[in-house]
Amino acid sequence: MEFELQAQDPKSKARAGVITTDHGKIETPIFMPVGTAGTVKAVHTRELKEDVNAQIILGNTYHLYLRPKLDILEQAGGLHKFNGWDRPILTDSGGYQVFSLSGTRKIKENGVTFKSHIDGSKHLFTPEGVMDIQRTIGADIMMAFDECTPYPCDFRYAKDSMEMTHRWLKRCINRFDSTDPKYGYSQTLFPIVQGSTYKDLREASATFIAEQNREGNAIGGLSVGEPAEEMYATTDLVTDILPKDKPRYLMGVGTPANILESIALGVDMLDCVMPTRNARNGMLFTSEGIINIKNEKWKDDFSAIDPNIGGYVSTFYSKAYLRHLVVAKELLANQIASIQNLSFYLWLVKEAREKIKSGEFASWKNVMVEKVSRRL
Ligand code: PRF
Repeated sequence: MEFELQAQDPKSKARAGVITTDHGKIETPIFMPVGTAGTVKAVHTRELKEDVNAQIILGNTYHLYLRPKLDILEQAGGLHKFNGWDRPILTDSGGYQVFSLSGTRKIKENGVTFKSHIDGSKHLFTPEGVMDIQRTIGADIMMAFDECTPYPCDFRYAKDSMEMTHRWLKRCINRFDSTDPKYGYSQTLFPIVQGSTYKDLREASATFIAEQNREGNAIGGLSVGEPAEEMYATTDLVTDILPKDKPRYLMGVGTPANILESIALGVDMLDCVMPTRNARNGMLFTSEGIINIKNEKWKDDFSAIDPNIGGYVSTFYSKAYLRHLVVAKELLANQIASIQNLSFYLWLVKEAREKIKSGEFASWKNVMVEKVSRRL
């Protein structure tokens, strides 16, 4: 993997760059749609490429390991072959999903034992095991095994957890560096900064992560319930320490406003379930603001869903039609709403990238944050 920094905004820490992988290029800043179980929910691979313009998608170690399981992924020749997505894939390590999804779980130095949310069966994730699983899935970008601390979290717990995450990282790196990719293209490993909202812990973690000298770095443990101001302050502090010549990935963030503010703080990659999950609940993100499409007020609004952002779904279907589909619980509603929301997120980061390149990002961002946050 390579990263080329192309432009820096004069009035903020925002950057534009290009990541090159064996599955193609990713123009940053980028939003990565979440495809937990090997599918971005309700969106075809072809639509993801041609309508949404997604450049990279996420998969989850936890989910794919439990279902369809590794033997099937290996027989398929990896996740790219299995789901037909031939652009880059990033997999999360399971370090987060084990904590948020599985029932009983026990964290020990060796790893985490947990019960499957599907059938209650018992499993063990270790740093080494999670590297092997991501080799088998065949992600272009693999994530280190970490513990994402909850919020709030007392200092002692946050410190012990961060130190364990660092020891786990060393084990991930040893395993990663002593094994080969399975499918003939290269893979890379991103470490994850933790440390809750404690300034000294975040400084220590970011310094440790930077010292590992990997090809990219991630910031975890944020957007877990802390006030937005704390999330931004922590991100700001961490991006001051992480190397400038490598991409930075802020995990699990966020609203359109969060995305723009994080980009302003020097973040290059983001992912979140929000655009797809909220789509399935009738919440639409558009270039004019947020729409609750179930609301009566849209029942006779025959204007296009979002004429400004281009793309087939956003310009072809009307708000009134989509509202009808949602109210009637038609399956097509989920598809149209998911594509709209993802198209909007990808449009937003593309605009951000253009503004960074033309040196106008900071002032544009302030106007856009207002616009994309308002409820119509
Ligand atoms: N760690 C991992 N995945 C994550 C997170 C984390 O801290 C977060 C936090 N927002 C989302 N996804 N491995």
